[in-house]
Amino acid sequence: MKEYSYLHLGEDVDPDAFVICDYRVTTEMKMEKAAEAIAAEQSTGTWTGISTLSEDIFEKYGGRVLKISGDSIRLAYPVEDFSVEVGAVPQILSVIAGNLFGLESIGKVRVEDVYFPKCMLREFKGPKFGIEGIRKALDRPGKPLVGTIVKPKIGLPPKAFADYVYEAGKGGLTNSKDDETLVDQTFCPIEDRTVAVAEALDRLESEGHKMMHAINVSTSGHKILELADKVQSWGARELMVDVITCGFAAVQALAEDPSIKVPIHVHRTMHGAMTRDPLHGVSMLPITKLVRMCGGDALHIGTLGVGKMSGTKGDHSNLDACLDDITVPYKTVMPVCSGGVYPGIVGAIVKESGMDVQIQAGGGVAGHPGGVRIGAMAMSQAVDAAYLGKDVEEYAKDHIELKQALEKWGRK
Ligand code: CAP
Ligand code: MG
Repeated sequence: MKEYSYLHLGEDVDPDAFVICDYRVTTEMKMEKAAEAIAAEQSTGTWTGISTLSEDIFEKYGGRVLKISGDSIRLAYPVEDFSVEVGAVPQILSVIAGNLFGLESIGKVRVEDVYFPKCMLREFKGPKFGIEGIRKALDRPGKPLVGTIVKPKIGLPPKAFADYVYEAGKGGLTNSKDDETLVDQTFCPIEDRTVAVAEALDRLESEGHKMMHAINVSTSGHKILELADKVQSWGARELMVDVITCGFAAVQALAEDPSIKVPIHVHRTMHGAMTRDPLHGVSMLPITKLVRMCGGDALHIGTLGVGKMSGTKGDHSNLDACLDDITVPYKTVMPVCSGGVYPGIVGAIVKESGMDVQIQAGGGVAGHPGGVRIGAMAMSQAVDAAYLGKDVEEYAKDHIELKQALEKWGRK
């Protein structure tokens, strides 16, 4: 039985002919052995030598271990291993992030990053709107967008829900959204909610304020396009989809559906099951790159190490992957910073993110002692302070709503 070596250490490959993946591997094995086990399992091999693997097949389609440095491994998969037109992201993930996690012999593996060749990137359309399109729809050319998540995340009936959105808009917010667990429960049927919210947004617009609300259309694959179509016909100005629970294919289907004419806000609930363990799973960066390829217009990337959700301060890799207009042929993605956000933290986030960001707060608006409209005003004022480069406490001296928020939650 011919044994093949997947080691090509020190070699370069044509970046236009390979998908290159960086992995972090924690193992008792020799790293070369672990690297070969991953390369084999994810390309032409299995746990033992096989009589049916010819030299020709191995040379053409075998994975290549290019570099091993400490606990990092760089693998190159020939572009012919992928079936982009038909298999799309589901098949890409089965190669770069498939069985390898289950290889008992290896221990822990994390997919840290992935680089796609131009020929594959061209097969995806990317966002329809992106930052520019969203800003244009909101008539908000330069400032960070500022939003809320309607809280409680479940339980409000349509009228109260829409009143929350109206109050948030009167407080100056540019965006609001359904929470990730709200879709079409009996206490808030999606049609009634969408119609009521659309009326609230129309009323705000007639009063001179443009605002978007993302209706959550996360559902099963065979229903999501029909639901999105209906929600749009009921007046939704933005759709929301939970990419991990619905799948990248759902994001791509919504984004490439010619009848969908509104931006797609991509939530990432359940991502923590993959992204939080620094030694095992999938880092957020490949997820961010794939969401952009599939056409998400806005994507949660956490609060850059500043809020309640996990994240590393100073890690701008996801932000950069949303804004990168050099290496990928797509519109940019609006980075969404959310999770444990309140007015006193906005300045610290904007310092990390820059102005191309959508900062949103659920508890940080609904928890304001003055109620939703005042809470929204405090968030809007905090964003204004950050935009003007002013210290939030200084700015609060002339803005009572912000001052009250700082008294309740402090500042970062
Ligand atoms: C924020 C949120 C969002 C988080 C998700 C929540 O609410 O609605 O789902 O932003 O985290 O349910 O926690 P709060 P991430 O503002 O009240 O925290 O954005 O990291 O995916
Ligand atoms: Mg939520």
